[in-house]
Amino acid sequence: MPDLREWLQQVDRMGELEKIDGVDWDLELATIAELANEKFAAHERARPALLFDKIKGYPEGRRVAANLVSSVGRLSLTLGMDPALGDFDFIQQWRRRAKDIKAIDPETVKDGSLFETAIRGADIDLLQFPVPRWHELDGGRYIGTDDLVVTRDPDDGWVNVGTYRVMVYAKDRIGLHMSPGKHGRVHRDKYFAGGKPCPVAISFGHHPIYFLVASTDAPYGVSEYAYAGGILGKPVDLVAGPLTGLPLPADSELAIEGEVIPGETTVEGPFGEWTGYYASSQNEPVIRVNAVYHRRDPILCGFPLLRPSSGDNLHSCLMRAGFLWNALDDAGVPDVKAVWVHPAAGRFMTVLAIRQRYPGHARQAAVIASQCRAGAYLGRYVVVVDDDVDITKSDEVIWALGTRSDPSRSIEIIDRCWSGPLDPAIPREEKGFSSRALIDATRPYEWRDKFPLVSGASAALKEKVSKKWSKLLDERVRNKRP
Ligand SMILES: Cc1cc2nc3c(=O)[nH]c(=O)nc-3n(C[C@H](O)[C@H](O)[C@H](O)COP(=O)(O)O)c2cc1C
Ligand SMILES: [Mn+2]
Repeated sequence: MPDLREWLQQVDRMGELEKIDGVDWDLELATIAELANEKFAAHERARPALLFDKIKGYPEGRRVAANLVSSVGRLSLTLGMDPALGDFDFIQQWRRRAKDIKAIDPETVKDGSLFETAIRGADIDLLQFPVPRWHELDGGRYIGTDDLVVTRDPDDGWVNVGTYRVMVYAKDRIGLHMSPGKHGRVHRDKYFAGGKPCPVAISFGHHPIYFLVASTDAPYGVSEYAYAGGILGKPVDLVAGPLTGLPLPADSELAIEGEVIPGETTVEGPFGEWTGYYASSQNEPVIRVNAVYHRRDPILCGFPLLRPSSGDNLHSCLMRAGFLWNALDDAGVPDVKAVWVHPAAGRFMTVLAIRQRYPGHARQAAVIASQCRAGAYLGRYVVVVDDDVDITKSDEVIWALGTRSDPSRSIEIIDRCWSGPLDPAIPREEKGFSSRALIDATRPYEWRDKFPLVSGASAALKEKVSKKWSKLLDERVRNKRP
């Protein structure tokens, strides 16, 4: 399997890598990452991955890579798929592949490039690496945004890998935010319930396949490392952390081992979150860092965490749409024709297109999409439309919503669902639960055949007329002023 450096070379050959020298780690790096996403829409191939070097105050070679999987081409490359796929084709192919993923246990190798440098005890200083400050109101510098937090279940020993943000408190003290229900949080709480510290290993730079599996929805009890192996069709190579025994990618760029201490807490955050707000900041247990390992000239991976409409969340929207679609299939919901996690709202809005087969079909689909593993956490709206609507176009969805739903008949509310500290619409003291609205914007099943017909020229008529009048229409387009 290629390492991060080879992956970056591949991206460079695709023309999608921008190398930038001389930025400041303090906001400037992050703002370039934000502007790069703003200037190029999520679907444009020109949207680059970024590799920063010669960062202010740091020696050459200590690099930061960001925006790694913010294009469908790079996402496909990482998952071993065709980089030329469009968004919707990506979802279709991904969901078919995701169905057949059989976890392949990782291989543990004796040594890895991660151990080229090992630092213990008083020499540890995480700010020897160019840790960015990402957002103006952040409570500190965040070394972990595109990271792998590795924990082991103290009862049955399975290893979880999750992407959870990590703030630097001091040179050997860091803070970790894991929302309730997240697998790493369940592990930590089990250690704490027994009055024990929770051993943890964290990688901060690695091939993006690891980030994709750690930040999406592998089931509880399944190690994301085995899941990554399943996607790649071969085991990933890991090394065991000498202090904790916890596995890390053998070619990780930079990693730590440490322990989360029960009872020792510090304020974590605020931090600009994927919702587009600073919503969660609270006391979190402190991690004592006992060892740091890195390759020569390590590359720290970063994810800028911008509001969803930036398209920053492209990978999670496209992958989640595939997972949701499969969950609907597994639950026996027939004739789902498309699933779209709306990039402007991220997890907060899922749209389904179905061909209605029986009364209640639309509600069934909506309830399952809102509560299955891929859709349950921090959801808000599920909208179901008929399959004549192109749900990848928000204008079409809004048209269907506006014209085929009637609020008192079409909207179902479910209370007390899985939310969390990041929910910006829930007051601090009430965080934990939130409600869901299931919106059925299909033609009502019982009189769907009498529903007013859709107007506008048919595709065949448009084709016929535009052929005959192509000269006129093309000239207008050519003469269009910018
Ligand atoms: C860039 C990025 C940052 C994230 N940060 C956090 C975080 O700080 N805390 C958290 O609980 N989840 C965070 N998540 C979401 C989790 O990574 C995601 O829910 C994942 O499935 C968690 O792993 P788990 O299912 O093994 O718990 C983040 C996701 C991304 C893409
Ligand atoms: Mn997990």
